[in-house]
Amino acid sequence: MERTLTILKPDCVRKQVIGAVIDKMEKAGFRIVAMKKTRLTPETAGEFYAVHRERPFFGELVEFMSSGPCVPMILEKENAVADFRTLIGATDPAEAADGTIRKLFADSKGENIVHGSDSAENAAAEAAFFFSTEESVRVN
Ligand code: FUP
Repeated sequence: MERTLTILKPDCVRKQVIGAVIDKMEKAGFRIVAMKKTRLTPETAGEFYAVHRERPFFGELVEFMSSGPCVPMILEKENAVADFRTLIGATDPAEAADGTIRKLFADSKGENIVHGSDSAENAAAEAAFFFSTEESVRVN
C-alpha cells in the first residue's frame, strides 16, 4: 500500500464539485485516510509550493491557492502516487486525457482542480504539512 496527498483546490470548492471529484477517486480504488477543509494563507501556500518559488507563475499560484478554502486529503492505494497522477491527468486540462479529473472539471493550467504528489517521498512530507499522526491513522 502507498499513500499520496491531494488537495481539492479552491476552484473545486467554489464549483461545488467536491463530491463528484471524490466519487471519481473512490471509484478508482483510492481509500480516504484523512480529509479536512482548511484555508491556506499566502505564506502557507508559498511554503507548500516552495519548490516553485523561482517560477514565473509562483505569485499567481500562491494567490489562487489562498483565494478560498481547500480540502487536503491523504489517499491510500497500491501504486497510489502514479495511479493518482494518471487519474487526474496532465497539469494543463487542455492536454489532459479524456476521462481524467482535470479534463472533466478544470478550466486552466493555473486553476486545475486538484493537486497530486509527484513521489512517495513528497507525499509523506505533504501529508505531514496538513495532518498530524493521529489524523493519518488508517480506518480499515
Ligand atoms: P502538477 O504536478 O501537475 O500539479 O504540476 P506542477 O507541480 O508542475 O505545478 C504545480 C502547480 O503550479 C499547478 F498545479 C498549477 C501551477 N502551474 C501554473 O500555474 N503554470 C504552469 O505553467 C505550471 C504550473
